[in-house]
Amino acid sequence: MFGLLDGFLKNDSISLQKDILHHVAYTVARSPFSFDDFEAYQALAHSVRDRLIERCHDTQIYFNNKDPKRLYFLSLEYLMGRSLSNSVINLGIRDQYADALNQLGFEFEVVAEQEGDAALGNGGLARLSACQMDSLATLDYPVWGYGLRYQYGLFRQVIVDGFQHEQPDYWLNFGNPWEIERVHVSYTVKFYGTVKEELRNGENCKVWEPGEIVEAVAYDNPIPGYGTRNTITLRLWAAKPSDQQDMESYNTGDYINAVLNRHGLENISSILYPDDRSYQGKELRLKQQYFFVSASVQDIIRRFKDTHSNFDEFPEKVALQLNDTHPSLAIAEVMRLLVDVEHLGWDRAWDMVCKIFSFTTHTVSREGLEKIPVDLLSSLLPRHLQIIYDINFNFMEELKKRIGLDYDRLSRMSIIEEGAVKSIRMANLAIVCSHTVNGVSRVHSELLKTRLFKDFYEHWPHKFHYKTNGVTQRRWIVVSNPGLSSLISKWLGTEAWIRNIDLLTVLQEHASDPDLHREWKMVKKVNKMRLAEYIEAMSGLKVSIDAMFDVQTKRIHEYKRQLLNILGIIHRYDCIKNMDSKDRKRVVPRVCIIGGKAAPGYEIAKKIIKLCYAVAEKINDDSDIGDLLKLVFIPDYNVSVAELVIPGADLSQHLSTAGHEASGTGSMKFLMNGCLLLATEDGSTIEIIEEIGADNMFLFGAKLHEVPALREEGPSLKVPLQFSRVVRMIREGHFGYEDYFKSLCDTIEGRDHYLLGADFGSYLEAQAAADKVFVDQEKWTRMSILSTAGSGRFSSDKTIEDYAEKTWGIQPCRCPL
Ligand code: 26W
Repeated sequence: MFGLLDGFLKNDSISLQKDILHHVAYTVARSPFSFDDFEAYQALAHSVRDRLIERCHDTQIYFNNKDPKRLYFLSLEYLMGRSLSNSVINLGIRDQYADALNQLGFEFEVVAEQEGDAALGNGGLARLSACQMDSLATLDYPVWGYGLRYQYGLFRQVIVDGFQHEQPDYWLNFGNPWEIERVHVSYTVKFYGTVKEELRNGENCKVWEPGEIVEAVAYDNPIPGYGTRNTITLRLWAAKPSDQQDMESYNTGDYINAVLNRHGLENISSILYPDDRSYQGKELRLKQQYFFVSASVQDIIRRFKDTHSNFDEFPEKVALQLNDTHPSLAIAEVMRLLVDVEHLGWDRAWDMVCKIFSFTTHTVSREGLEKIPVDLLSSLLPRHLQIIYDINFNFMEELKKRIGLDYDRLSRMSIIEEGAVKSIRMANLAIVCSHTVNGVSRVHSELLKTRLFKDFYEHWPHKFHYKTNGVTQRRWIVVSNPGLSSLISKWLGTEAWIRNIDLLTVLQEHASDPDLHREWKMVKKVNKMRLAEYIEAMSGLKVSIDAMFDVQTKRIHEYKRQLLNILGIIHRYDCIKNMDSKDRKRVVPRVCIIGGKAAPGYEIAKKIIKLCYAVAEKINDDSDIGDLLKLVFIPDYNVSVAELVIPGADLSQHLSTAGHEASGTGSMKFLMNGCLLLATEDGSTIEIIEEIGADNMFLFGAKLHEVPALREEGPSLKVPLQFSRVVRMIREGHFGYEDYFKSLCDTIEGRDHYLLGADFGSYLEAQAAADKVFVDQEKWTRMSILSTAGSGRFSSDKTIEDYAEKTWGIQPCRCPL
C-alpha cells in the first residue's frame, strides 16, 4: 500500500538527506538553508517516524492476516527515555542518518542530545516495561502495549542548597514526534452513577447509568524491533471531554459553564503519581486506573470482534498481562463487558477471564500491596464493586469446600478486607482471576510462596511461577555504549549477539587476552571521560579519570541504603584525614557518584539527599584530600542520564537489605557494561552470582535467613565502633544541619530496621576488597570482561521468551522483510 505512494521509503544517505530537508521545510516550517540543532532533531525525528509508521502498518496488516494469539500488556507506567537513537539503531539505519546529517553540517550525537526523555513512570517497574517492549518487538511477538499518556511525566528533580525540589515535567511542550494521534480511535469511559436491574428476555440484567462520561483517545507509539521489520504499538490513552457529557447543560442554555466543566475531565490523564511506596486510596489514581483499563479492554474486544462472530475463541486469541496490581480492574471490566454488554452468561465469562489473565507482582512488602477503599469504589464504579463481590462470593464458597470453615484463612484470602476501612485487596483479586502469578526473581518468587501469598500458593501451587527480570542489550549496550558494542562485535566476529545474547559468553575465552584488555580499558576510559565532562558541566567539580568511579544510582529508599554508602564515604574520609603521607600513597582514589529521586512526600529519603550534599561539600572543599576522594550527587537521574553514567562506572553498589529488593534491574545494566558489582545477596543479585561467580564481585551483608534474628536483637545488637563514630560525626554537626539530620540518625540507631549497623563491618570489608583489586588492573579488567560475558541471562529477551512460552502461550509472528 505504501508502495503505491512513492515506492517504499529509501534509506540511502542521499534519500535521507532529502527527507530531512523536506521535513525541515514542511513539518518544522523552517528554511532548509538555515535551521538549528533542535530543528534538525525535529526534522530527523519526523523522517524516522515516517519509516516507523510504514513498518507499523505492515506489521498490523500481517498480524491481521495471520490472526495469531495476541498479548496485551497492561501497565500504568513506561520509562521510555529518548527514542531517536534507539529507533535508528533498531531500524538498522543509524550510520546512514549520521552520514546524511554530516552532509548537512550536523553531528548525529549533538542532534540526538536535543531530545527530552519520555518519563511516564517511576523506577524499576516502569523501565522494565520499556525493556520488555523492546524485546517483544525484536522477538516478533504479536503484542500491544497499553498505558496512559500522562501530560506530566515524573517530576524533575532540582536541587537547591542540597534540598530536593520537584518541578513539573511538561514533556509535551516541544511536541512529540514519536506518537501518532488517532482521533478516530476513541472510547467512552463511564464513572459514578447507579446500577439498575432490568428484565431483558426474561433475564435479570444490570444496567449501569453513569454520572460522568469521559472520552479516551488513542496515541500510538511505534516500538521497532531490532533486525526485523516488526514494529509493534504502545497505545497510550489521553482523556478528552466527551460530547455525551453535559448535553443537558447545553440544552438548558448554560453554555459557558458547560464548556468550562468539560475541561476538568482531561485531568484524569494529566499527572503520573510520583510515589512508589504505598497506596493512599486517592480517587484520581483510581480513576486513572479504570480509565486506562476500560479503554484498553474495549479496544481489545473490538479488535477481536472485527474478525470473530462469537466469543468461542476468545481465550485462544487473547492474553492479558497485569503489570503489578495497578491494572487489575481490567478483570472486573472484562466481566462487565462480557456479561452486561455482550450478554454472555456469568459462568462462561468467568471461565474465559480465568484463562486470559496473568499477573506479575513487583513488590516484596505487605505495605506495597494495593488496597482500594470499598466506599471509594462503590461511588466511582458501582457496577465493578458488585462484580468483585460476586467473584469473591464464588471464590469463598469454593474455598470453604476445600478447607472447611477455617475463618482465619478465609479472611486472609478474601478479596475483601474487613476492618476500620473496608477495602478491596487488589493482589488477591489478581491472584484469584489469573492462571499464572509470578515474582521478578527466583528469591522474590520464593518469598511470595512462603510469605506474602502463602495461603494462595498452598491452594493453587500450579499458578506460581518464577521469572527473572532482564534488560535490553539494545538500549543498555548498543545505544548507550557504542564503544563497547563495537568492541564486542569485533571480538565475537559478529553483531549477532545483539539479537542472540547467548553469544556474549564467547568473551570468556578472551578474558585474559592482553589485546582485549587494552581495548577494553580504552573503552572504559573514553566513557569515564564523557562522564567526567558531564560532572564538571553540571557541578563544576573536576574529577580525575584515574580514580575508581563508584556509582549508586536508583530511586532513594531507606531499604536501598544509600545512607550506608554515605556512611562508608564518611568513614573513608575520616580514615584518610587520620593517615600519614606514606599511607595516603596507598589509598585508591575514588569518585563516589550517587543519584536518584526521592518521592515528594518521603522526608527521610529527602534527608538522605541533603546529607549527601552536606558530606560532598565538606570532602570536595577539603584541599587536604585532593583527588583521593570526591563525592558527587547527580541531579535528576533519568533514563538518558543513566545511559551516560552506567558505561562510565567502574564499580556499582546495590545495597538493599536482604529480602527487600524484589529483583533490581540497575545491577544488570552495570553488569552488561563491564562494571563490577558491590552488592548484598538480594533479589536478582543471587542469580548474578550463579552466572559470574562470587569471586567476580564484592558481596557483603546479612543473608535473607539471618535478617529476622538480627532484627530481633533490636537496639542491643552490637555494631562496629566505626559505625557509631560516623553516625556521631553527623550528630555532632561535622557536616552542619545537625538538628535536621537527627531524625535520620535516629532511624539507624535504636531500631535500625534496615540493619545498617549490622552490615557496616562487612560493607567496609567489601569496599576494601574492591580497592585491593582495583590496584591490580589486570585482575580488575578480567573480572570486568567476565561480568559482561556472564550478563546474557539478564537480557529481557530471555525473560520474554520465558513468559511467551510458559505464561502467555504466544508464538513469534514475523512480518516478511
Ligand atoms: C504509586 C504506587 C507504586 C507502588 C509501587 C508505583 C509503583 C510501584 C512499583 C511496583 C515499584 C517498583 O518499581 N518495583 C520494582 O520493580 C522492579 C521491576 O520488577 C524490580 O526490579 C524492583 O526490585 C522493584 O522494587
